[in-house]
Amino acid sequence: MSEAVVLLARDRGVAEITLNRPDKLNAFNEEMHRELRRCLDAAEADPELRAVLLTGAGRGFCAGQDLGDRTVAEGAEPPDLGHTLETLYNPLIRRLRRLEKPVVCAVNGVAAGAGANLALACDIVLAARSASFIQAFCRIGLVPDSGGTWFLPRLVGDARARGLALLGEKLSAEEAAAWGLIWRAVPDEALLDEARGLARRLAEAPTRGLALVKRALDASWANDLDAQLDLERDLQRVAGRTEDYREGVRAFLEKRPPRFRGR
Ligand code: LHQ
Repeated sequence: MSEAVVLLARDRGVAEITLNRPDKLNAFNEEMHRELRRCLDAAEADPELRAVLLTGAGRGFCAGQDLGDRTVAEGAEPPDLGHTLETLYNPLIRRLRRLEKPVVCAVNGVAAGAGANLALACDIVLAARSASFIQAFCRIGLVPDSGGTWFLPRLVGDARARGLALLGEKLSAEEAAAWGLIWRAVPDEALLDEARGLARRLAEAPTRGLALVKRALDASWANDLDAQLDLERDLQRVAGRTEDYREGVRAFLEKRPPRFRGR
């Protein structure tokens, strides 16, 4: 039997998901979308899994859409790429943003096209120093998708977003970190250990509180200060009723480390 195109491993509260089509630099075909959905279902449903780590097998992280799957034969009707986005990529990006658990991305190699924006949709992005990010879409006549035109200007500002999206040049991991596109670039050999350490730390954190933080930060882009203050009030009300908040305060007063349960 051939190996699954997406692998799921469970380790101390972390769902480690590995894109696994290394000979295609983990480019997406429909099977990979399906398998990734299945892994995210499992991570979402299991209360013992309190953080997700996403990475790629081999020398690439993800080269975006498998272009071999979307060729246009001479004289044939062009494919409806909008349908591909509507049914496969958009639900994936929405799901990662709305997932009520933190998602760490370990970008182990090149992240191109939808693969780059998949990484940007994660909560904390670490990249190996040898990794790179390419908004490859313009090289083949397409528009950055999977949230690219939303993430890029917000993360790096309009001038750099335009440069990246219109030129399609490779951005090194270190530049990406210096520009604020990602959290940190780390030595190649340290990437997985660092990412796993971070994911484990997040898996021991107050999961519900972190989910509310994600929600507040996402909402902030569309809100003015008044609306955001109202939202913070509402979310804090919810956070203040969690068991983890109670434990956090108790542990602080008792001068001991907290034991959060994610509830
Ligand atoms: C690939 C791919 C690939 C197939 C490497 N497909 N085989 C959404 C909705 C619907 C349709 C359209 O698109 C989208 C969103 C998108 O993601 S559009 C953007 C799609 N991605 C790209 O345009 C990137 C294409 N890849 C590249 O430009 C290069 O491969 C990069 C710069 C990522 C890496 O370059 P190298 O390190 O030189 O590796 P390579 O090019 O030699 O690739 C290694 C193998 O992987 C090679 O196969 P082979 O059999 O010759 O060894 C490539 O053909 C294959 N591969 N990306 N997207």
